[in-house]
Amino acid sequence: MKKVAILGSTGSIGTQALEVAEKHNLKITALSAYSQVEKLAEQAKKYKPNCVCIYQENYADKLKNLLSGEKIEILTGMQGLCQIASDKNNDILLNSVVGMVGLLPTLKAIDSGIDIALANKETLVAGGALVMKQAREKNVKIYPVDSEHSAVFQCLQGNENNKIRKMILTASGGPFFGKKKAELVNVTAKDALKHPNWNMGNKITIDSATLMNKGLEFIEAKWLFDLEPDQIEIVVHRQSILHSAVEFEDFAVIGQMGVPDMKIPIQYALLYPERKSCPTKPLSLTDCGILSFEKPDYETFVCLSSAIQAIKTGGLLPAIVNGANEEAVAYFLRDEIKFLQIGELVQSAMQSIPNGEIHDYEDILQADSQARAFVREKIKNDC
Ligand code: MN3
Repeated sequence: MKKVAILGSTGSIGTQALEVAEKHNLKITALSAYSQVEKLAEQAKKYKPNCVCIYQENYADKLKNLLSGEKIEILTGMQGLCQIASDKNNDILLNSVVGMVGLLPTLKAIDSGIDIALANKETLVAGGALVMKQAREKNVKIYPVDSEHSAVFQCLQGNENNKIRKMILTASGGPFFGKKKAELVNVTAKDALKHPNWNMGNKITIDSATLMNKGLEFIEAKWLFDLEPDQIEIVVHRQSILHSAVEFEDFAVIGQMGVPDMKIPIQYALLYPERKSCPTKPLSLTDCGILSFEKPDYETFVCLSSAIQAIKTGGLLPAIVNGANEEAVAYFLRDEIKFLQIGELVQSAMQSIPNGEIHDYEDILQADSQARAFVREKIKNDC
């Protein structure tokens, strides 16, 4: 029985991963949540992991109460995440926490030689150079969970020795596709969070609205598949049926299609290389109708152009962009800044914070906190 530890189990990826794990009898060894203590306790009672971790330590007592009587070790904070990530008894770690918090656990898992199903974008955006180098040294496999990168990974099966000429990274375009800056001045967090969802997935939903999400995925793609930025083309595809594609030297393009359901890429990462029935529905192309492909609007969605510029320049700049964005999105979610300010803050952080080389984790962490501090200061001074 494959042993899986899940960081970020109460989030959207985490809950869908549990559904996949249940269907295929995978053994869940560990679960973690940021602050959703009740949901975490519920999952723990159902899946009986060896340990659970609540990131926000002030919820630890509540978690202990909720799980009294269960034989489950209770961990907290970054230390807890890292303990789970380094546990050599696991076959695979699913890292689906949101934000920079995910980077250190990824590095710990690599250090322990544990393969990773990676859904945490910031891991590769901020720390790509370091993460990929260490993964190669330790011969650790990183299986992409994000649908676009999973698509490319699937297209490459059987093509390990063939050079990629170009990667076609598809983007849904987000809720504001087709709009210009003037129309976006007064959009609120509520508009951007168009799905009346749970209280989660907010960060990524805003990133989808600004297209920063695609910018982050662009950077991830560069690291995962060892590409030059010029080899990656972003194509807006509103229907989200083609999840991305690869063009080879002979101009043959191989793409991966399916219904837009994250359970397919999650399952591929967890069961690789096996393909089994997935708890979703099959794709009917005739029901899809017309599939469209368009160029993104880089002038309106400056987060996208900033992220691409950052990885072209390299060094710490992607970490600066990521940190500034995370901080700005948090302000936007509290209705404390306007939508277009997210991109403006990212751009000024890029221009103001000195770039440098990445030598170790500390460098990344420092660039990240500099970017966040810059955003906080700028908002304070501009008000
Ligand atoms: Mn994606």
